[in-house]
Amino acid sequence: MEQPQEPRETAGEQGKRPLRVGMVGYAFMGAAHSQGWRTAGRVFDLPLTPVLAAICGRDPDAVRAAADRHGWASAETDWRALIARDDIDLVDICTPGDSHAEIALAALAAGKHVLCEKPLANTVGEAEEMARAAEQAAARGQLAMVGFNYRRVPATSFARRLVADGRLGTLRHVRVTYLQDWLVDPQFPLTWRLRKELAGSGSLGDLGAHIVDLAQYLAGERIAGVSALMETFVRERPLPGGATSGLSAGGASGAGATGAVTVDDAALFTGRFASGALASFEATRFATGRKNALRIELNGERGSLWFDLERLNELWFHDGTLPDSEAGFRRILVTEPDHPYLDAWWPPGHGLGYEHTFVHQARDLVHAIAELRPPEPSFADGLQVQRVLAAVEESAEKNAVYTPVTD
Ligand code: SOE
Repeated sequence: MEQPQEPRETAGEQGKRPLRVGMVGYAFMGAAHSQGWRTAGRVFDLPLTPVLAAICGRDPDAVRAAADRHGWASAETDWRALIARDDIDLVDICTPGDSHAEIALAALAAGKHVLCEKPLANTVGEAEEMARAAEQAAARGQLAMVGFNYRRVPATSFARRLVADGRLGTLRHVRVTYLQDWLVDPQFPLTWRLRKELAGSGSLGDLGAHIVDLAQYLAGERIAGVSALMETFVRERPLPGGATSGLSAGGASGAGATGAVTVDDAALFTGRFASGALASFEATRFATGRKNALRIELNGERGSLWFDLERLNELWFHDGTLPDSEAGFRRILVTEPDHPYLDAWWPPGHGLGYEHTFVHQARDLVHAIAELRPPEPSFADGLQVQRVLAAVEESAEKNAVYTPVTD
């Protein structure tokens, strides 16, 4: 492949040691992560300067176009060549789940830091191997993070602070749904997210992973066991015609050929936290009219919190310690400088968006690397989520029999 050009320095970043990023993948998550790496050093005062050194993808023309579009200094078509480069410090994995383990293990073995998109892997076995490798790499000063970006919405990060400060008291319930509708049309083609050998699972691994991680993060504790139902509503779909990414399709092949959907379209499960608190989860791509509707509510003895990703600058808080005449859910507009991340952005009232969670993700990983501190969520956190997902699948196979989450 072409010789890498000198990575492009961006204004105000001269002088700090660079953190040279090599990203594998350039579709939806590739674009979102590019935005994160491009912006983090311009908004936050970082100890290292992220540099978009190389982007990798199999299609030479497409990856070259992605490099130009997203500001990467060079393009590669073989991730092994990217990992072998000594001008790459961190490998960012934005590929379908079937390649997460192979790329992450090779990158850690090659002395790189790693950011891996969620879910960590397609199986518990792969996730266990990745978590072990990350633990060994940490002893060498290499750090690894899994990309559960919804922890990095200022409102969810602030919610975590309120729960940790005891403002809800003893937790009794977590109720969380993640609703999309991009598969409602049975003519939507068989993209990679609908094939188990590539995606590992369907709504469960894609959406369910997010809400399991977010529920555990906000609750500050792990799920001990689950009871689950899963369903595949549309079992045959047209084969794709053109290039597709996760949610977008290049249209059906038109030749009438179809293929089997081998993953779940929807997963509904209940969970019991280690403390005894109860949780309910729903992950589906068939919630007609819901586009990216992640909603979570926590109920404790002293209060409740409610968050809606479609109104992500708001957090609703019910302070149960107030007299009933004054109580009730009130809206906190999470745009104050002492709210998480917000001192670097705009004046109060000027909200952020989905893309900023990836800027915060890059910021936090850069700080962890500079301070040699294990980033959160770690690969061990990603493994634990994988174990919950595996228990969900096992329970669903037994028609919702309660299934413990095993270490
Ligand atoms: C598709 O469901 C998807 O792109 C997820 O894969 C992302 O993690 C989520 O942030 C948006 O929806």
